[in-house]
Amino acid sequence: MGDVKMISPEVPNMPWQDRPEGKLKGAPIWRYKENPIINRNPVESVARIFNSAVIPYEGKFVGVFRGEQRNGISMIYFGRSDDGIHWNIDEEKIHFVNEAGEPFQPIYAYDPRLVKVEDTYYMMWCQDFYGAAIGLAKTTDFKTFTRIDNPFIPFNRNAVLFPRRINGNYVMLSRPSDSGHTPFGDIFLSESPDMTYWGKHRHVMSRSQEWWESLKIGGGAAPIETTEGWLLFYHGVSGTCNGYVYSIGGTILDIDNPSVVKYRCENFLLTPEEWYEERGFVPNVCFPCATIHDSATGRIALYYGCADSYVGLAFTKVDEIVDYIKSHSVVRSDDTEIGIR
Ligand code: BMA
Repeated sequence: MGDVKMISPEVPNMPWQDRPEGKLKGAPIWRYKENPIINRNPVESVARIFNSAVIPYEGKFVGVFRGEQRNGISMIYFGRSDDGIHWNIDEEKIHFVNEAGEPFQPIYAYDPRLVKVEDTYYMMWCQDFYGAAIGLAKTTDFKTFTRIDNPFIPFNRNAVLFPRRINGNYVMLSRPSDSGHTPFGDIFLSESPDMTYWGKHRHVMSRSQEWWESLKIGGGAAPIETTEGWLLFYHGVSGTCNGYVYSIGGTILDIDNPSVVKYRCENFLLTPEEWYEERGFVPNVCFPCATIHDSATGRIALYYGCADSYVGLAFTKVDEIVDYIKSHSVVRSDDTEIGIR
């Protein structure tokens, strides 16, 4: 392993496949050969699972999955896996309760992220709140999922929590949006002392002049703490004459001031190329939502939604990806400022 280290637990049983020989020379991320790992019609009530988040739990893995029901409405489903690759998804969607223990179900719920902070697992997703907004829940046992107040007013999506408090506060990335397909969008962050009251809003980074992310960007997987800063995989979108194309980008944020971008890769890290990324309900979508990573080996497994139809898995190593981002880094003035105006 090289010089860059992840500051996170060891996960020796995480899924892994070595970089394929002879192919993808110089590419910083390589796909799992048996992709997609979740195919269509995974359970009786669900037509497609994609844009989903997973996390190590009790020596194995659990996940929250965006399941498009047969009526076309997305809800979040819980699943378990021994190896992080083969998943058993519950037939029934997650039923949330409010803080009084009463049922409290969103009208729809999609694009979940799952982040552990201290002893609690937090889920954030997009849902209706008189418009597209961010929903939030917590659990400690993956049996009871307690909805807590929506952190922000509409319109907003792509919420991603940092895995630890920074300067004493919880920190969440989000991407203000509209209620439709949002032809714009930059990443912001907000802080909270208690996961209820959010403020100290900062701009983190803008869509860029690079064509693959020139329309909008949005947070992806929970940032990974490294000795170089917070490693963030995010999505970048370009608008073509045949619709949006979603690629995966990489950036490194300052460890104490994560509204400051230290390095930002001008190249995409992964873009739709395989049949399951190019062909599906919405073609040309690679949408990262989670990583599983092992600090002992530097290995990172990246989970991403494919064409709004499948879940894909890809791999990289922390030193290689950080090196790639640094050696292809272009940061602009509004990426490097503290982000207050
Ligand atoms: C975005 C989100 C994602 C989806 C993408 C492509 O606006 O809704 O869930 O993957 O569009 O359809």
